[in-house]
Amino acid sequence: MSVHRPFRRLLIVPTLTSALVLAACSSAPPPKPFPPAPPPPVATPMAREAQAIMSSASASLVSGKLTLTPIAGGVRIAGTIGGLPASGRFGFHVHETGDCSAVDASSAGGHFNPTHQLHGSAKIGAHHAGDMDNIVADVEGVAHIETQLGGVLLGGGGATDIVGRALVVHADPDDYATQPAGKSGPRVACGVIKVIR
Ligand SMILES: [Cu+2]
Repeated sequence: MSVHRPFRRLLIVPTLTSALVLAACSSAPPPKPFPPAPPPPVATPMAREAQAIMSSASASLVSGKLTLTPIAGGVRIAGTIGGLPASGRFGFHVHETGDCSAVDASSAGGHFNPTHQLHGSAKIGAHHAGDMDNIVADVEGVAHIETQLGGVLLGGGGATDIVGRALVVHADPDDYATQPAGKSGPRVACGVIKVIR
């Protein structure tokens, strides 16, 4: 009797396995291979403060420093730009590429425009996300900037994140109408928006 027991066990095991395989096959169609996963979004932390050191471009004498902080619905940009022609008005935008290395700052690319709008006034109708009001220099050629840019974020890595992009000051005022950049002339200062905390 005892001789037969091992054979019984050997027979039971394959029988159970076959039953499970058959049950799995009959209850559902064969599983389809998963589609390739989309690349994960490159999320970055939200910044509490960022800075743009504005260096001269196009052989200007314009430079300065701007501080960026998140506010409800946008980003506050404040600071001082000096070396401007006295009492002038000058185009001022966020540009899409955080690269100010070209002598004319053309490396900063066009206006930051993630929503594919026409250029315009930040206050009226359609405009680029990076469009802002002209900055105004005092009699000593210094612009004291205190502005709010709506509809953008400081950090996060999303489409409207302005970290790693560039702030640009132009030689002429932005007319808020001419495409694609408001006829604001050469780029006289450029600074990359960098998180400091
Ligand atoms: Cu610009």
